[in-house]
Amino acid sequence: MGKKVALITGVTGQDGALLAEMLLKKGYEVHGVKRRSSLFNTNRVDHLYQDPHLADRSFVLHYGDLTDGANLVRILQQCQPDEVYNLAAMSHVAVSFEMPEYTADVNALGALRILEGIRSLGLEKKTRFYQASTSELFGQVREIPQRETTPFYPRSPYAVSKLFAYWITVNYREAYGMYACNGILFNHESPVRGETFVTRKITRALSRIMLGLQDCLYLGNLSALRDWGHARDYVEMQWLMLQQEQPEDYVIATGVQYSVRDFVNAAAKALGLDISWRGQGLDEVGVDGQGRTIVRVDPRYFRPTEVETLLGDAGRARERLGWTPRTSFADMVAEMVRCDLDSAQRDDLVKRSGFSAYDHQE
Ligand code: NDP
Ligand code: GDR
Repeated sequence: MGKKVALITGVTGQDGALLAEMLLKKGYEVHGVKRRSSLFNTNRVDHLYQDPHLADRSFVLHYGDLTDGANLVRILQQCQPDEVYNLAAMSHVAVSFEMPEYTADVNALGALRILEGIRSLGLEKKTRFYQASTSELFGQVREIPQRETTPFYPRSPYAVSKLFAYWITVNYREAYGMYACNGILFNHESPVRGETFVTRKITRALSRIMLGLQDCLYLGNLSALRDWGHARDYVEMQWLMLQQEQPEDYVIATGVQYSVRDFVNAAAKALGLDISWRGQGLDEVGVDGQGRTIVRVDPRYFRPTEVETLLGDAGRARERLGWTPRTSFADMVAEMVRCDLDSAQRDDLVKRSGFSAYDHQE
């Protein structure tokens, strides 16, 4: 039997890169969809790159975009995948309030374009489809903890767009007998998490503050509660979901909840920084051992409608797939901090050597 073929949309993102790495180790031929950009946007997968002149490549990138249906059909036709992982998305909840129409086009219609592409090419019995669904579907939570049967109440254009993608996946499964499923994943992080999501923003900023490259970290809602896991553990589940006899939707979560403030404390602890909290509301600040204010609240990071609390119950994944998360919260934070401290040290060296005036704050 030849190699299994997987197509990953969003291969240049956090999950796409980790999943591609994992599938290549399992012996897959991996095809990825990347967007054309004026700058290189492939740094998360550069270590997987193979010279296009090689006869027998196992990692191939295709230019494409989820807003371009004809392009997606052509890619599907070219690579005839056994498995499609639809991870591409405008994935930032706050940004979705600024770009609601684009978010819907990419996240909602993008999923439909792929499903319809699979069907129109007659691949619906061959190709298995994974949809990157999200705990944001639960939004204003109706049940604690949230599981597969918890009613949805999306609270952002992002979440509403993902609601369409969730249901169109279920519909193609029921209407055409496709092997299509939703992974309802709670927040998952890693050293390659996008820099504007709150965890990476915190580990990156505190590392830079420690080295004097930045003065202060500005955050929004410090009390938001999330169920944070490690992305490496979660991409394994994405693959497992496509290896079953019957397609099913699964919640993937750790079952443990922390606030954004807790995350700051954990990152500070991993760096050996002392942090104490003073004041309340907009005036709340985080102060270091030398009395310097290193964390402040900035209302520009508040969202028009917020998801205050999320906590998942991954019981179905545990019972049917034998899945449990491997990485603890403390180990995940420590790993992220180590990587960000390392890159801050390199920036510091460059700055002190006078090569660059690189000094921007996120
Ligand atoms: P990232 O933001 O890191 O990656 C998103 C990917 O989608 C990038 O490769 C990006 O390309 C690509 N992309 C964006 N717009 C388009 C488009 N129009 N056409 C083609 N590709 C596009 O997300 P994550 O890896 O964190 O998440 C993966 C998926 O899982 C997303 O769908 C996200 O919504 C969902 N999800 C994520 C969770 C998490 O905690 N990480 C939890 C639950 C769901 P480029 O690199 O060029 O920007
Ligand atoms: P989220 O992740 O919205 O849960 O979506 P994010 O890290 O952006 O926010 C988590 C919580 O932290 C609060 N917060 C801040 N968030 C950001 N980005 N920046 C800040 O400065 C800040 N201060 C406080 C937020 O208000 C929120 O409550 C992520 C994405 O990966 C989605 O694609 C995915 O579907 C969900 O996780 C599950």
